[in-house]
Amino acid sequence: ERKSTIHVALFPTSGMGHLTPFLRLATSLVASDVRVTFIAAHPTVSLAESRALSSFFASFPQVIPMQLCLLPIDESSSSTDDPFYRHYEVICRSCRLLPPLLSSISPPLSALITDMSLISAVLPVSRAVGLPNYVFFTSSAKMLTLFMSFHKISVGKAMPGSEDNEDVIKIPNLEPIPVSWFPPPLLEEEDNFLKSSLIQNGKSMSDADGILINTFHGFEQDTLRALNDVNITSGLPPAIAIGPLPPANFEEPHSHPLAWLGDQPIGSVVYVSFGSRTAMSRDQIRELGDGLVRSGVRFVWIVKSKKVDEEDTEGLEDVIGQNLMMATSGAVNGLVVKCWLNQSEVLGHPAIGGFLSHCGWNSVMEAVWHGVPMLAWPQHGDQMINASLVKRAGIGIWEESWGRGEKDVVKGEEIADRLEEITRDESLKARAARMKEAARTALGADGDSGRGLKALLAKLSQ
Ligand code: BUP
Repeated sequence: ERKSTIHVALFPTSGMGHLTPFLRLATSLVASDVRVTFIAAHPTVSLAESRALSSFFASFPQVIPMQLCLLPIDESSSSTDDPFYRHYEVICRSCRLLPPLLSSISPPLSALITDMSLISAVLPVSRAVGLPNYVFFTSSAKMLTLFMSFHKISVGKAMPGSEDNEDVIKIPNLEPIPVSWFPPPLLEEEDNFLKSSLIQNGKSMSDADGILINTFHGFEQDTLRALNDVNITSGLPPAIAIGPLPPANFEEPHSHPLAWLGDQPIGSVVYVSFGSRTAMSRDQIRELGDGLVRSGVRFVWIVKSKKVDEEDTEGLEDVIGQNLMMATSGAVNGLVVKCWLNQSEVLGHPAIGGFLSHCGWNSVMEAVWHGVPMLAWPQHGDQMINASLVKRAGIGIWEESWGRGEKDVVKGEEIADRLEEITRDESLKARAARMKEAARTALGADGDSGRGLKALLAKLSQ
């Protein structure tokens, strides 16, 4: 059989929430005999990213590593103090260094697959060197509908042709989206770097050759249909569902919590994590700890008090407090850790029966992949929209008032009640198990996502 001559370069932005699905996509492409060049911004913002890259390149020597060396980070002129966003700003500025890198790649590329947050910076470059440019959208299809429509609407007014409503944005032919679910930077009146990047990237999407999404028809059927219905979205590139991208072998096992999990009854433990870049307030961490202990539910809790892992140097006791440390140190009911662990591996452990999550999209897809019901507690960004999908699919519960206005710090009693609910509710478990089957079917050769990837490869080989 003839070897594929397709050669694609993948280019993610900063943060594990983007790097992880890009590495999984690279793994799927390699498995389909595609030659892959992986462009990584250097340096990375977190240790987790540089470790993941090293272990990926060690496992896949056939993948060509390429570094985009970033321009100096000028903290004084940066418009944000969030390290991930500061890094993102610099990656955008450094995209002008891409043309010589892209031209040096051999054999020549068939296409570039660019992160959804970098498309407006990269598209002029790929056009200049004559390369097809696909976007990889690392969030939900529903988020994509907002992303691509936002530049046509102004908050408070609906899009032309739809009814006015202050609290809901109506995107013609698609489900309305409450304004309160929008990523917060979009709601700021003043212009800011993030808002203008979201708007610019949303606009540029229409000029891409196609949009790959880490989702599947069984989870977002209506939205995916609408996105590909030419009558609704004329002029937009095809939106191709290729997910949920399965966890890959190079993602190293971390045995510490797994040993403890091995001693727990099947389906009895709730895994608690708010992702790689959300730091909770000290007060909220303590209430959450109180809720976990009160609930009597077994748990593995990943505690994070700083956004970037390298800065997260405080001891566990300083973060969660002495009382909680005492309550959890016997490890009768729970395990509290302050380190990176292989989340997907933990979610796949038979002892896990629930996931208290911020609903980063990768976390949602990983929970679906392993059939774990969720207690959704979105914090910012696309997480509210993702939580709404978890709720709609019936695989989790979402208490929408959490983290809003006067109820900013959610009390331990309330958290305990909800934790008990997800561990008791048999219908949630049954639906999560069915969704897991649907996810695995989607990825099979005859599944929607399997066919989506095949169709993409057929197009690239032309
Ligand atoms: Br924390 C943590 N181990 O300890 P999301 C995260 N992860 O494997 P985020 C670990 O990082 P964005 C840990 O499995 C997922 O693949 C986790 O991505 C993994 O959320 C990824 O869930 C985190 O999308 O990113 O980090 O908030 O803001 O881009 O959604």
